[in-house]
Amino acid sequence: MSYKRVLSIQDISCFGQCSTTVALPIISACGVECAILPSAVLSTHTAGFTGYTVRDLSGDFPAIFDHWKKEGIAFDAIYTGYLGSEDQIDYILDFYHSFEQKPLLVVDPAMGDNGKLYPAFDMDYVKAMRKLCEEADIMLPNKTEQDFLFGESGSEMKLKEGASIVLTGASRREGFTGVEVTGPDGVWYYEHEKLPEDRHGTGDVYSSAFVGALMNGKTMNEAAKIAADFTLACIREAQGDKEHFYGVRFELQLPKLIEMLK
Ligand code: PXL
Repeated sequence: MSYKRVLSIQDISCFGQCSTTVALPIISACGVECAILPSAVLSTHTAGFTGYTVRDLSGDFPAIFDHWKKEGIAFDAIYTGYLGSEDQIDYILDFYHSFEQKPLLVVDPAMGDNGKLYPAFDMDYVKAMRKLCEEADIMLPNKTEQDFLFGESGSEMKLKEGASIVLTGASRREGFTGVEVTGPDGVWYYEHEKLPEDRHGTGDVYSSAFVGALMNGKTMNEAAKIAADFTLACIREAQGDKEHFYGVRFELQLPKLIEMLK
């Protein structure tokens, strides 16, 4: 297996175990080089904290991309998560289009959960996110994000030929949830137990493990299952841990992830 390089583009929530602070360790644990581009720097993530600071780094994107282009830096995959602005989506698309040999584009729309958009986002952002999803090889929405992207005015969204959707939190019966992979070969479903207490940041844990597994040569369905089992183990470990309301102790489960990749 050749050594792979992923570019993760999402925020740094300095405290809170989500986005870059989970993507970097998880993808690295998978034996994959992980370059990062922080979309914004926040003191904490925006779910369950108040008064957090936000520094949007959109303005830095063009110069960073220009530098990388001059250096001829290439990636096997670009994985996007929580972004800081609509402008960033245009910058990312320009950068992606600049490659003759296109990296795999994996888009986690990371803009909402439990039926609502995160505080920073509105319908203009949803519209911009549709543009990015239309170029994606793989998108990883949760139910809320899927509804915002495909619902009402999004019904005309056209995915790239051969693109796949990995839908997380796809429950088909009480007490269980799962992952639904829809791609050129049809629909594949993996069901697992739904634990009573959910945790923030698990979408990012899932997407990062999925990208790491995919870069290890796993098929889409295998990667979807490995990421689900890993995320479930992280959530199980967090059950009843009220002090750790903001995320999961994913670090403790990394050996399990590495084992599953063997
Ligand atoms: O996990 C998604 C996420 C990432 N980054 C920030 C967030 C959230 C969800 O609320 O607030 C800053």
